[in-house]
Amino acid sequence: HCDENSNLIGSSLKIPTIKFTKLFINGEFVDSISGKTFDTFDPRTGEVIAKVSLGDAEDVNLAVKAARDAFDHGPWPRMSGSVIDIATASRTLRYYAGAADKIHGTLLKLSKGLQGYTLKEPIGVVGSIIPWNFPTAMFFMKTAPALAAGCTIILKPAEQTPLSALYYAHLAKLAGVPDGVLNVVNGYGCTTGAAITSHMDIDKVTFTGSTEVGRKIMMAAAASNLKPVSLELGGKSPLLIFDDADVDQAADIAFRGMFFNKGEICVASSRVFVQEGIYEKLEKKLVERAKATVVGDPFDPKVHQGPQTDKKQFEKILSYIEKGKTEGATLLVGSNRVGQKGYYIEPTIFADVKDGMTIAKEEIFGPVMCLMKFKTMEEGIKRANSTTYGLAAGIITKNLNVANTVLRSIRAGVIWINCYTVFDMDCPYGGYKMSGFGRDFGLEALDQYLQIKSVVTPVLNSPW
Ligand code: TXE
Repeated sequence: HCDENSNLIGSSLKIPTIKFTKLFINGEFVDSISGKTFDTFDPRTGEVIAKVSLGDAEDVNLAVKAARDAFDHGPWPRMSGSVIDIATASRTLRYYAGAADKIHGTLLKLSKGLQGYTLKEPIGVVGSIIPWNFPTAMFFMKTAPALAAGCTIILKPAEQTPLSALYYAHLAKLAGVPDGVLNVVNGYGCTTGAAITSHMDIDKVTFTGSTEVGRKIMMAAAASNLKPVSLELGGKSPLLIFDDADVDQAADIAFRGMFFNKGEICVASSRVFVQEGIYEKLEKKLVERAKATVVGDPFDPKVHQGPQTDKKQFEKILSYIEKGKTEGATLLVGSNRVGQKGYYIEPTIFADVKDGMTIAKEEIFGPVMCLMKFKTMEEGIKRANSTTYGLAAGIITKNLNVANTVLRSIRAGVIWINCYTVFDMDCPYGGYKMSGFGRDFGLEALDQYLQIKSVVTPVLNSPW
């Protein structure tokens, strides 16, 4: 994202120069029909970085027309899969580029006189709505498997992070992705997003974001053309640390599990359950880690934790911290804003958190950890499961029997044992319960973008 005009900061990090701010439709960067733009902000300062073209329903219509045309008449869905060579491939692109020529159905063992097989066909035009916490990873996580499956795409980035997707669209064009196959329409959720979810000519919607919006998306899909949806929503993920854990390792895993990306990650280990025998030592280590954390400008290589994404998130997090205090949790460390401008918050840890407290139940999506003490494995499992979410969970123990029992008892889509927040392209990723359904990553993600067609025919002229 950087070029020779970028400003050099610190020893090696550069502030990228912004090249693309228009919509990307049918292989071209274009102004929105209304000509309107919206501001995008620098969370380090709260100042405007750029004005970005603001798409709405009419622009979505244009993008759908391009994607529909590219799907119905263009080469993309009919290409063999093995000819795709994307020069700028990231790991995700390489993984799905490798899968593109291995999508096939199965031979069916039908009753006497019949033979059959399934074909896997691309689902069609995909609407992809993504959030702001990992704009790059999300872009590739959603587009790579859809492209590999032979689909065409309209992607709406989050309004907080509209720029990087435009740059990747530019790279896709350079790499030879045909016009209309990949379109980027920036805009707000309630207009541009809603135009996608309710569109009659979009065949599938994939979404990552809040549970509240996930619900709206499902309703819009149902009320329009019954397009299937897959939803990757929020979480309140438990990490269970047992007495036999190594204290330093456990503190390291718990700390990084919660504070990675300043807590703006859906799998954050926001509920840390610690068995009573190790509790005091662990609490001390976590507080030490929080105090040693350098909060500041993310372009400074010495900084560990940068600003929250925007004012709305910043205020939401601070209000949860206040709630934690008023509901009676013990504040161990943190809770304050850092500096006078930008959206910086100290890593914050609450102890004596009860399962019913708001901070233990609701996703905060910021650097706020809830510490809880438990006695037995059974109690730990029960309390870990006492959430409406089911995205991820972690277990730290050397006891294989404990790990096996807990991992099978917890209702969550990914379980990390003696590690946390470890992602791999080959590992399917998604939620149970109100954390959504459908899987990103892994070969399973391809299924979100495929239809199954069954083909049946008599063997010779035998009667069926
Ligand atoms: O999310 P939204 P917000 C959680 C996290 C965070 C909270 C609110 O707890 O604090 O959600 O964040 C688009 N139809 N997560 O308000 O609104 C929107 O434009 C169609 C967890 O930013 O869900 C954006 O592109 N689209 C999460 C996307 O939805 C709509 C990551 C996400 O925004 C729409 C982000 C509508 N009616 C937030 N309304 C995770 N699972 O990682 C909004 N959008």
